[in-house]
Amino acid sequence: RKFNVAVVGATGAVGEELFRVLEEVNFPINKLIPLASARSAGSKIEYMNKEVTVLELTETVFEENDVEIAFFSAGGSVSEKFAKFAVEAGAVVIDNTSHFRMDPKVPLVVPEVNPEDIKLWKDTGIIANPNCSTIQMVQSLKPLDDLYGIKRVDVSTYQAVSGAGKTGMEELVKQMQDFFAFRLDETEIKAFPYQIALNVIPQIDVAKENGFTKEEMKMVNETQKIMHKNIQVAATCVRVPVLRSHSESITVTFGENVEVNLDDVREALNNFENLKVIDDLPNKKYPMPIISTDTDYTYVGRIRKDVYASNIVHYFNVADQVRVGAATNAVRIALKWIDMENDI
Ligand code: A2P
Ligand code: 11C
Repeated sequence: RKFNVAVVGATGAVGEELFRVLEEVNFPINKLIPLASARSAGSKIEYMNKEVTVLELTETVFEENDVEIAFFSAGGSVSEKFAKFAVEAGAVVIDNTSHFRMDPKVPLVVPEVNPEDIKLWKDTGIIANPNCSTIQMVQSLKPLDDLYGIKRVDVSTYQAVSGAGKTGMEELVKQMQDFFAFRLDETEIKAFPYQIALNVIPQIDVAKENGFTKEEMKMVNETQKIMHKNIQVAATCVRVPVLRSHSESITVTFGENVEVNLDDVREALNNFENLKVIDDLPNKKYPMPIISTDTDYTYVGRIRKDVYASNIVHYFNVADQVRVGAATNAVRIALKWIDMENDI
């Protein structure tokens, strides 16, 4: 069976990547309905070598087009306002924004980690896609939790400008051009709190009262919801001048009596779906954004035991934020939803 599929935010960084991923997996599409604001209605996107016209997102567009699966990636306020119209039209909404994630009735899913939660979609019609930095981290936490049981995670991120969408990517490129034209001091600063070219910024999203940022607290709350476990998480989220792919330096603490065996850790990570271990420091082999970009894998490396405590392991984790952290995870959710609900 084939489905009528809408993509809200069709002209954005994640929307464009969604079309690529849908094409690559040969998603069972009957009709594709790209949606964006009135600004881009009438423009064309290319899908399977055919041009498809972008329509304006309206309250009635889902019903008019008999939409059955609706991907949303046009920001939280757009999901807040329009997801209900897709649900009322009978569609399952797969939402990339943070808007519904912590709603107890809405499943928050990384298909390799908690696929069974997809079944809860019927309560609201919505399945939430986690934050990109959470997705790639929990993909590596799950096999380690199964192996030894995780108590605590300390993570620092190195997040690419793609997390801020097309405007973020364009701003880094423009600032680099301004640097080479000797006019970086008068460059435009819009997507981030400061100049991002040749800089790192230890703030992503707004400040919360507890001294962490909203992005950091997403990593805490979403990890606990996805893993169904009160793992302690402390995150420091940092924007770096990388175009695509977020990196994370992760420290995992297991129960006090655990004696970490690195061979077992590597094997557990390597055997986990969609994870790849690149871990050969003497030969300069480890994950980096230039390796993960444009791929659907989450890469881990630099795996090492703590110098002092036998129940602590450290590693580095890298994945393409636009794909693994957004578009690919959404498509994987949709494919699992089809398997579970439609038995084809
Ligand atoms: P548009 O191009 O018409 O503004 P990104 O995350 O790369 O910045 O992309 C954001 C996406 O969300 C774009 O496709 C954008 O469409 C879409 N979008 C933003 N605001 C709205 C809105 N109010 N209604 C519909 N689509 C929106
Ligand atoms: C970033 N993680 O890198 C953010 C973007 O909750 O979906 C994604 C925000 C979200 O800027």
